[in-house]
Order: sequence, then C-alpha cells, then structure tokens
Amino acid sequence: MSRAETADPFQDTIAAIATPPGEGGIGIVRLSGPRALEVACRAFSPSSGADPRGFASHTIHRGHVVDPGTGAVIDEVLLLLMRAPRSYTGEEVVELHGHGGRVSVQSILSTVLRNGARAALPGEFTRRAFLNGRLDLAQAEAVLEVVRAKTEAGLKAAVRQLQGGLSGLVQGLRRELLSLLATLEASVDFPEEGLDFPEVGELEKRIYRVEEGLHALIQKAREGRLLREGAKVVIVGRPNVGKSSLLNALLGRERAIVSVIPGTTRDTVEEEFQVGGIPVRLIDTAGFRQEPGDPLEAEGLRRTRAALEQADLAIVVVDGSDHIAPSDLQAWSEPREPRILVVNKSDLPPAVSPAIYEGRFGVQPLFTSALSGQGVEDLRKALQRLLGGEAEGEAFTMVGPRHREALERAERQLLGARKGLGEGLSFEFVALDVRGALGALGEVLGETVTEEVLDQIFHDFCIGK
Ligand SMILES: Nc1nc2c(ncn2[C@@H]2O[C@H](COP(=O)(O)OP(=O)(O)OP(=O)(O)O)[C@@H](O)[C@H]2O)c(=O)[nH]1
Ligand SMILES: [Mg+2]
Repeated sequence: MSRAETADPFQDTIAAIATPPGEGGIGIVRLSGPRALEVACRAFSPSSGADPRGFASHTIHRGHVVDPGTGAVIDEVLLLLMRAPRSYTGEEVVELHGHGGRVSVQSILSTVLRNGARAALPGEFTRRAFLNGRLDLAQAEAVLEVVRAKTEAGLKAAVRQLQGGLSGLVQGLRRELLSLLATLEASVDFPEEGLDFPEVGELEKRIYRVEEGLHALIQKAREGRLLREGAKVVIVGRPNVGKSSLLNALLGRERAIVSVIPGTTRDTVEEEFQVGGIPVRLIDTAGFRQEPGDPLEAEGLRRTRAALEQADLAIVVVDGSDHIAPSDLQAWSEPREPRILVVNKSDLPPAVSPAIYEGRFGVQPLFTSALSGQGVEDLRKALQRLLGGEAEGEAFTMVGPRHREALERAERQLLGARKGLGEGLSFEFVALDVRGALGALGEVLGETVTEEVLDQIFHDFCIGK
C-alpha cells in the first residue's frame, strides 16, 4: 500500500468477506475504493479474455481468481462491477462471488489484500456510504437494525428507516425551524426595513408545533427500544389465582406447571412470544404472599420483586371466584405503571360483584378464564396497546437512544426559545436557541457529528457490512 493510500483513509480500497462465515452456496468478497477494479483484476483473469478496464458498470464477468505470485488458480468466480457513484458506498465496488467454501473465500480475500486492498473495519462500507452522502446517519444506523431485526414488524420498521422514514420526519421539522430562523434573523438584521414585524404569538405557535412533532417522535423511542430489545411482561398475583394457567393460555401451550396446590410455581418461569410484532419475554412468578412462610417462599418473593423491577409491564391476577384478599391489593401496589388488572376464573360464579373491583383497585379489570380461554384474546390486545404494538396497517418508526437524546435536546432548546419570546427577549437570543435545536436535529441525520460518534455507531456493525 502506498503512503498516499494510508494518509487518506478514503483514498484506499477496502476489502472484506461479505457473506457469513462457514460453508454456503456462494461466498462473496467485496471491495470498495477508487481502485477496486484495478486491485481485483490483479488477481482475476476473465474467461472472455477481455480487458477488465473496459468493463461497463453493473456487469457480471466469469473468470478465475489466480494468485499472481504462483499462478495457482484459487477459485472460479463471478466478478460484479459497480462503478462510482452508482454503488452502495458511492465508490467503485467490485464483488467476487466464489464457491462459498471456508478456505476458498478466505483465500480470495487474502489474495486481494496482498494485492493492494486493505482489510475493512466493522461497518466501513456503510460508513463510506454515509460519508459519500448515499445514506444519512439515521439510514446508516437502520442498516444494522435490518440485519438484527427479531420480528417481521421490527424488520418493517428498520426498512422504513433505511428508506428515510425517520429522516423524512426530522427533515420536515428542520425545514420548519429554518424558515422560522430566517424570519427571526430578518427582523434582527433589517429592523427598520418596514418588514412585517412577526407577531410574537404567531412565532410561539410555530415553535410549539415543532415541539409537538419532536414530542411525538420521542414517544416512539420506547417502541423502538421494545422492538429491538423486546419487552418484559411479568405476571404476579397471590398463589393459585391462575398465573401459570394464564401464561400457558397466552402462549397457547402448556409451558408452566399448573396445579390445585397453592404455591406450585416456586421460581420465575420465562418464555418468549410476540404481540403486535413486539418480541415479549413473558415471566410467570411464584405466588405473591405478604408474609412468606419459609425461606423458599421468601426467595420466590425476592425473585418476583426483581422481575418487577425490570418489567416493562405487569399483569396482576386475582381470582374472581374468591373474595378480594389484602395480598391481592398488595400485589397490585407492587409494580409500577403500566399494569393490567386481570380477574381470572370468570367461568366460575363470581365471589364479588364486578363493580367492586374498580372501587378497590381504582381501575377496570379485564375478565378472563384461563381454563376456557375466554378473555385471553382481549388480554393480548391490551398488552399490544400498552406496549405500543403495531396498530393495524401502521408501521413503527424506529427512534433509537441516540436519536432520542438529540430530539430531547432540540425540544429543550425550543422550549427555551418559546419562553424567551414570552418574556420579550430580543429575537437575537431566541434565534440562538432555534439554532441549537437545528444543530441537534442535524445530529440525527449526521450533518453535524463527531468522529467519536461515528466510531461508536459503526463499531457494532459486522466486518463486510
Ligand atoms: N375454573 C378455573 N380454574 C382455573 C382457571 N385458571 C386456573 N385455574 C385453576 O386454578 C388452579 C391454580 O392454577 P395455577 O395456574 O397453577 O395458578 P398459579 O397462580 O400459577 O398458582 P401458584 O403457582 O401456586 O402461585 C389450577 O387448579 C387451575 O386449573 C380458570 O380460569 N378457571
Ligand atoms: Mg403458578
């Protein structure tokens, strides 16, 4: 590699295996950089005998990868050429499709590395796509979400972000702020020009509208997190109310042991399923007792509380065929919001009138029978609603933690701007806050972003992506 290449990282040509490790139908080595074709062709001999320099963009050529040192044939391959800027990275990209053996694809890679390419860093192809303006930063991040999606809804949201879903929303808000800034600055720069002096009330309204837009996006951050990481839903209640039966009913199979003996479940039982496209970890717990009778029960209670600590949602179950006990109320008071009150065993004659529950617990319960399955679908719908699951026909917007932080900063700046206006502050100062908000939105798209942030983002990518 020449000095010039090392001096400017975007002048060099990078290469990596783009397919997963192991044996496969094909194995792909991808190269990107100004000399991708030249480097590849030091080791590629086309079957047609044509001069590779004349290959047109977006064409495929059969040939062999040959070790230029020894002349040994390494693999029979197809070479794909995408010339700049019509490629993933915006640079010249060459893909060598080999036979997909562990050794053969590795040998193709080492051959191109010995012939002028540098091994790519994690996410470096996508990083180049970002730096060359093929994707904005929110889109580049979406590439990773697409690869990692756990459910179809998660994939749909990631693809939407990749296609510019989040970026479009942020850009809309940005445009509004830019026009606001122009109004403010015009009044600062040419106060005597007889321009229509903007009404403070009107400006406040315009800022408020953007704040609302930001707020709606920030609300989506929880959805995004749940989609990525999954939601923890914990089932609690006193012994024998039917917690394990409900878990089984929700899963549609006999996962947890159910018995007439109170205290059947001693430990937490966890199982994965999904509601509305959100991956859910459903956790059944040991029966809730106010005063544990033995050390085993005490340990069960400790585990129940630990599970509640990390819960995104709690289902509190009471037995509808039995009177309301103090431990029912205690079980209801333990988890934070959001929580759902479920009155189970509704197939049996009720011990109390249904209206009593609202008075004692402060919320309307959901009536279920884990035995007959009645009400279980309603419970699933309630879970979906509270977790922000996919409404019919509507896809998620993926707002990640990095976006959220920047959006919240923008929101704070705008609140400051609006307060400033209300207090009669000079437009110059108000404009400063609006500028701050614009900067924060620019970070979401990657218009203003530091090397460290980029390193952090692309660090999580795999090599070859
Ligand atoms: N009739 C009726 N019986 C139910 C219902 N749900 C559960 N049961 C019965 O209630 C008993 C206790 O059910 P479990 O699911 O083990 O209750 P649990 O809350 O997990 O109990 P512990 O693990 O001991 O805390 C079993 O005999 C179940 O068959 C229901 O909806 N209707
Ligand atoms: Mg149980």
